[in-house]
Formats: sequence, structure tokens, C-alpha cells
Amino acid sequence: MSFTLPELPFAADALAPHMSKDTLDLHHGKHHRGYVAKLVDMTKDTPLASKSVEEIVRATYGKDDQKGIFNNAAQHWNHSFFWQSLTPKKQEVPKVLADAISKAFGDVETFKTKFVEAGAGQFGSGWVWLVQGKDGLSIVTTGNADTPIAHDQKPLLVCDVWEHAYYVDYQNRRPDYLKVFVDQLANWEHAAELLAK
Ligand code: MN3
Repeated sequence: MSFTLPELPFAADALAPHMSKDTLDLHHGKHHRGYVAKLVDMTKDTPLASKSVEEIVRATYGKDDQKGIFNNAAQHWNHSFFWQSLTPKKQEVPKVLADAISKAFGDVETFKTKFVEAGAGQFGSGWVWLVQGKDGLSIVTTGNADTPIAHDQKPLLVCDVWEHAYYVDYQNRRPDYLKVFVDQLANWEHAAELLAK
């Protein structure tokens, strides 16, 4: 198996003005591409080169001597999932997902507020996720490259809160970026499809 940069599931200018082409060219074309290139380089001629990204994430998590591989594999997985969590056309939350969200958080608006607060409160670089566990849905944040798939949690939706995700468009206003994510950009239909499985 070789690791490749996935195409964006939309045109690079399709999310403007909420997320600009400049941001996506940099984020997908430079940052994500860099994680993939490093992962290829670091696993070359090792048994990990034939594993899936998920397998590498789980096999290297928490191992000090494999931290670099973990970071690049997890960032490759996280970014691939992030592109799937974005949509150019504003979506309503499908009923099956809205029901599960309401059960966990009261209602969709309360969930959105808590998701924005959680992402804004993640100190430094990281990610804010909606995950599905045995007891229903929850919001989790992870620092740097850390990812729910290393912790047996099933992600439904993610927003990247590294500065490179929003600084070009929002400067230091991370809460504004997160609010636009939940109100305009979030791919609720993708999240609902995952929930149904
Ligand atoms: Mn990123």
C-alpha cells in the first residue's frame, strides 16, 4: 500500500467566502501533502509501508520511538476525514442525526454552541470532533495529531483548529471560524451516513 494525497471532494474555490481557495491550496496542497510525503518517507522499506493508515495510527500510538510516524499517519487520516466533513452547499442536519444529537445534547443549536466552545477551548493546535460511542454521541477534542481512532472512538465529524486551518481567513478569531463551520460548512449528511452504519 502506498499513501497518497486524496483529491478534495469539492473545487478549491467552492467553500469561499467561508473558507478561501488560498486557505485550501495551503492546507490541502502544502500541509496535508507534507504529512503524506513524510509518512511515505518514514515507513519506506519497513513493515508499516504495507499497512493501512488506520493500522499505523493504532500500532504507533503512545510509542516514543514511533512518534514521528504516528504524527504523520494521524495527520494524514485526520485531514482526509476533515475534507469529508466539509461541504460547499449548506446542509440541514438529517433527522436521524438530529435525533441522536438531541438525545445527547438537548437540541442541535445547543450542540453547535458546545462544539464551538470545545474547539475554541482547545489550547494550541488540535481538533474538535463529534464521536459516536457505546453511550451515544459526544464532543471530544484532541491535541496536535491525536485522533479518536487511536482511542476506539468512532468519528462522525471533525473541525481542524490548527491555526493553518483558519488564520488566512479569520486571523486569530478561531470562534468565528468554528461558528461558520457549524452553520455553513459542516457535512451533516456525511456524518449521518456514518451514524447509520
Ligand atoms: Mn490541518
